[in-house]
Amino acid sequence: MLPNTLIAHSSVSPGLKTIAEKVFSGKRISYDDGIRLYEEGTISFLGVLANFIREKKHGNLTFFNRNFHIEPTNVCVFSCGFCSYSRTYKNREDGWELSESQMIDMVKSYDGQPVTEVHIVGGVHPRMDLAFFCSLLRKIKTHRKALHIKAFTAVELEYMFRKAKVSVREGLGMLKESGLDSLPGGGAEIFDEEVRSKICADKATASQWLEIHSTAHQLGIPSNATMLYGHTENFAHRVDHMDRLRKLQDETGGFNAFIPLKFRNKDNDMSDVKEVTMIEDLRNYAVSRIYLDNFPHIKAYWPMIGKSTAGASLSFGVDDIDGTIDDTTKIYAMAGAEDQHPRMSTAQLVDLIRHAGRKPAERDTLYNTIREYETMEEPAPASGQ
Ligand code: V47
Ligand code: SF4
Repeated sequence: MLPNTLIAHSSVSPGLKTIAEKVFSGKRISYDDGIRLYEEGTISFLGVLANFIREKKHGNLTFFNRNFHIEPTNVCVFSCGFCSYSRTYKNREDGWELSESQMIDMVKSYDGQPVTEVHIVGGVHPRMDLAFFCSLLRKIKTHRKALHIKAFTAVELEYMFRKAKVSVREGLGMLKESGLDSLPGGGAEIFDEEVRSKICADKATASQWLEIHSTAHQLGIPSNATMLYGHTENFAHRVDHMDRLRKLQDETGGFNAFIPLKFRNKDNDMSDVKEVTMIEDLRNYAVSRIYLDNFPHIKAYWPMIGKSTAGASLSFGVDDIDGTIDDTTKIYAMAGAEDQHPRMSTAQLVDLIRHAGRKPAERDTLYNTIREYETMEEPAPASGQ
């Protein structure tokens, strides 16, 4: 049965049917529609709509890439309530600070392996400044020119540029010249000023985050966007967050992927806040896919959400499950994600995607397809290949 016939025969409210008609005829939904979807949409209703859009954009393909993370430090001048990872500058006994040569050694340890991207993100350390990172990027590119460098959240950048007394445009220009290829989507959290003042009062504001991404896009640096959900925000805050991103994307077209990040509550100042259910995770992926009609990709970040939910999300609007992260990120393990050593070989990623009935496609950071895996029978390549 076609999705619109399916909805026509279901017992959903007239308001939801109108939204379904918009979606099936390729029209944009409004802010109020977004709220209604969160408030009234059942998981099955949202799944049908989100899957329709997902398959219209990408058919059966699900993208992944081969990347590794460098987290230069977990020492941070800020104090976000949800963060389990950071250590303050004064209290940094169990913090880490990698030197430039340690980070270059990490890059070298992937020599000969077909990774296409390094993702660099960490705490905001007062002594790791713009000059330090320009030098690091240059050395990475000198060693491996083709490795795509996706680095620094807008929060790290805002602090780096302020300390160096350069404008956003100048700072991004310097980093681009040193080898920066794209920006990750972190630091966005929830844009609403009131929620932000409660969960991450002292770091880059929503308008600073948006300005940095807007300027990056103008300079030809693409980026991603995240949303930290499932803590103290309400549905209106989530729709407002996506609305600000949708507007910026209309102007610049520079975003590749939207990545909803589920709040995890272990060992942080918000441990009393209960985590949301897997049903809410899937509903949230679906509303994101429906609302952000101008975002090419919706990503489920499996080290945070877990492998099972990541697999299920592929029927709820998600078309990308990030990369083969070789146990190189600590952010989620420290915040209570089930998988304390998030490692998946290419073969396991391919299996996960196939098991969900989708066709795996390895991509580079900019979503150029490197290889599609044609049939279920085709043997997946061995780990690390
Ligand atoms: O901004 C921190 C989040 C983000 C917690 O662009 C938490 O491809 C949940 O942005 N529970 C950093 N989330 C990571 C990030 C990212 C990850 C994967 C891919 C990409 C990409 C970007 O991690 C932070 C914050 O929102 N975070 N603590 C926590 N307790
Ligand atoms: Fe620092 Fe980022 Fe943690 Fe906030 S989320 S305390 S900015 S490392």
